[in-house]
Amino acid sequence: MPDHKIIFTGPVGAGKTTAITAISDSPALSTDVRASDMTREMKATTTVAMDYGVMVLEGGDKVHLYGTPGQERFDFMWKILTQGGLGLVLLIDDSRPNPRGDMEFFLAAFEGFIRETHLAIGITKTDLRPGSSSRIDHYQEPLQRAGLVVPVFEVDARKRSDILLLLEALFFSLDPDLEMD
Ligand SMILES: Nc1nc2c(ncn2[C@@H]2O[C@H](COP(=O)(O)OP(=O)(O)O)[C@@H](O)[C@H]2O)c(=O)[nH]1
Ligand SMILES: [Mg+2]
Repeated sequence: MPDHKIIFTGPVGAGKTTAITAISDSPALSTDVRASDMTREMKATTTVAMDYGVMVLEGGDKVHLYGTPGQERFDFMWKILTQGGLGLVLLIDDSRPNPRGDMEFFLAAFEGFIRETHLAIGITKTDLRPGSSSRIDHYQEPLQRAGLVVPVFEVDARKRSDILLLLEALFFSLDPDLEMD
């Protein structure tokens, strides 16, 4: 089987760099630099070009992991990065002001790629919200209205097992026989 390529996307701070680092079997590369614009208030570094990591599956197959830059002014990169990709992992930061709006923005931005491939959505930072009620329905509702059947999980991008679960959901829809360790 040839190498696989998976794309991670989502707004700045959603956990793309963290997730790729958590599951990469070789040291993940990231082009994070000190933010020089409005994202400086949000975090000290931001990804201007992309993240890259690689996972090796049991049979030796490789899964190349690419993270898109989160800022809109780099959206020309998104098209380049998705070429040849098997699927998209969309990370949404639940602690942002309008995370459902963020989700809709990225669904629209990657509409063509999603239509041709597969999608899994991870909702991050739900631990920062007071109370313990599940946020899944809040995100599933607009998806269902749009007629999209998409796996949605609450994940912590820092937890390898959470990100593996998300990838498994994505891969399962691609190839139900695939095994990940
Ligand atoms: N509390 C909390 N922090 C998280 C979670 N996921 C990611 N983070 C943190 O959020 C920050 C931004 O993550 P980063 O990977 O740089 O986001 P990116 O801009 O999408 O690449 C980092 O400090 C992560 O450790 C989560 O589920 N809960
Ligand atoms: Mg990043």
